[in-house]
Amino acid sequence: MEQSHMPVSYSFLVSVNMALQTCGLSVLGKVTVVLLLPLFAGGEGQYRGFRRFNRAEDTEQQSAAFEEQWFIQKLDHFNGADSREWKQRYFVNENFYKPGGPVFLMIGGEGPANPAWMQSGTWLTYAAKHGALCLMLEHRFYGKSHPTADLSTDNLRFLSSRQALADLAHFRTAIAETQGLTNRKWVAFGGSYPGSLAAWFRLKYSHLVHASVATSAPVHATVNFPEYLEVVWRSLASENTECPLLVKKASDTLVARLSDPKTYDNITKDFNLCSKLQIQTEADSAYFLETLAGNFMDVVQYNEDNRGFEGVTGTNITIKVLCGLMGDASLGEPYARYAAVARLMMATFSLKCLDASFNTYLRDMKNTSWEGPAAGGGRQWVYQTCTEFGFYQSTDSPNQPFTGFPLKYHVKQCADFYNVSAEQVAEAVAQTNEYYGAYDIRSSRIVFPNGSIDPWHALGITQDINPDLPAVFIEGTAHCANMYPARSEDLLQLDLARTHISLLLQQWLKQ
Ligand SMILES: *[C@@H]1O[C@H](CO)[C@@H](O)[C@H](O)[C@H]1NC(C)=O
Ligand SMILES: *[C@@H]1O[C@H](CO)[C@@H](O)[C@H](O)[C@H]1NC(C)=O
Ligand SMILES: *[C@@H]1O[C@H](CO)[C@@H](O)[C@H](O)[C@H]1NC(C)=O
Ligand SMILES: *[C@@H]1O[C@H](CO)[C@@H](O)[C@H](O)[C@H]1NC(C)=O
Ligand SMILES: CC(=O)N[C@H]1CO[C@H](CO)[C@@H](O)[C@@H]1O
Repeated sequence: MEQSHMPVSYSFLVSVNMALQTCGLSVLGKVTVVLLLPLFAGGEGQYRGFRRFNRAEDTEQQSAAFEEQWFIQKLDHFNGADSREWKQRYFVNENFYKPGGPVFLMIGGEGPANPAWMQSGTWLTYAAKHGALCLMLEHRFYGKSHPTADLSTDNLRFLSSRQALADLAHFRTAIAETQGLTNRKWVAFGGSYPGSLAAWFRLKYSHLVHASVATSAPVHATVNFPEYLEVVWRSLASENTECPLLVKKASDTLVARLSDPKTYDNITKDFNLCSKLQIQTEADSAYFLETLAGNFMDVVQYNEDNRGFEGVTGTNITIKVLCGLMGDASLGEPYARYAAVARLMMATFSLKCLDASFNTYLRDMKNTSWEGPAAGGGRQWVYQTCTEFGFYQSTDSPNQPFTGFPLKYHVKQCADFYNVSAEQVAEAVAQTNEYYGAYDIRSSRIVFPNGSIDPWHALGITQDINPDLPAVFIEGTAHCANMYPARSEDLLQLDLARTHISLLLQQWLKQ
């Protein structure tokens, strides 16, 4: 399996926002945008931890047409002696439903479930074709689905993909019973982390779900994920071979300057930092460097997709725009162009200044309140990376442009935020692969679309496992592109991929 390139992610806004979320289904993006603004503008920290997974905006204003509904769910599906319950949010769209039709279930991810998906998105095109009832279930611990009183580390024990799959199973069973849908064919959809959940739902609960569309799904958990930045290099180079070299040159200059505190006033000004740069620990410099690299990571992960329908800002900042700035000699040396990219991102996301302080980030990530600055998903998602997936986008590969945020910086956050040791992270990740099978997933009727410029594709299924577990590779697209509503400017291969998936669904719904 080609693991050196990868698919998706979020970006820089990261610094600004940080969500990983699922293709916009949920939070990250939102977090990024929505949260970001308040966070940043207020000089609050950001949590970028999860930003590179998905992004969606928190566009609650779009939700009016599809009212939120609530489902009574068990807190712990794996302990029959624990009868505690909580309310899980979901949405319904019956507009396409024809009696006897299938049920399509969109799986929420590491951010608020965005009701924009109830009115747009390729899955609805499929629903119209098949007369499907459409449901979307928010993931526990994200958005408004709060199983516990707060986000203490003790309570986060109940946050895991296994509990989330059991939520889906119970939701599917109970709704089917009350609505008379037990004998209908249920199809799961998801992108990014929820793409993995869609595949795993079919794998682990094959009696409950007939088929799955697992878009941009990282099914292989890994503590270190240096391939992510290798894909960023290749994706920038596909625009212009000089571009990643210029980014590397700029990043190297910045790293060299960080060793001389006399340069800090200039750096503070160049990058419009909210407070004077202070580097006391390795984490301080790592966080600052990662925040700036995040601009490129996010843009690559979401390049030219159509997530704007979710209300996301900044979709016109593309690889072409960033590489255009990096190639603009009139701005000065590459370092100055790198600073110009950072300022463009701040302007795009209406940030008055860049908060690049690790201490602020640490304080925000340790806040366990549902009103806390990282409760939009950052604290929860990073917990899942520490206890299930890893996915740390480190600078440990030589074949990528950035320096200064090695694996140990990421893993140490697990101890800092949740008292989870490096050994525990490694064990948890191995167990995740043992439990789900990673690249060796064995099931049927799951399709795995992936985009060539998405850094996440490196952890996905990119070749058919067998005719019943096909991959759909989309040259030139980013994270989750096939899920967004179609547009006239979409690449032909993206159109073809959507059609291919539609034909698979048609075939599978007859089985
Ligand atoms: C700060 O920037 C100014 C103007 O570009 C430059 O003249 C000066 O040498 C820089 N200071 C340091 C310490 O690099
Ligand atoms: C992106 O769009 C915004 C809002 O329409 C606009 O103000 C900005 O100049 C655009 N940026 C670029 C780089 O095209
Ligand atoms: C957590 O965040 C909330 C909301 O911003 C704030 O009111 C509270 O003081 C914070 N808690 C701590 C311990 O910082
Ligand atoms: C952290 O974990 C260790 C062992 O896993 C435990 O002994 C210790 O008490 C924990 N510390 C806190 C602050 O919870
Ligand atoms: C980038 C990448 O790994 N793409 C793969 C996606 O899936 C197709 C199969 O349809 C592979 O051929 C690609 O290599």
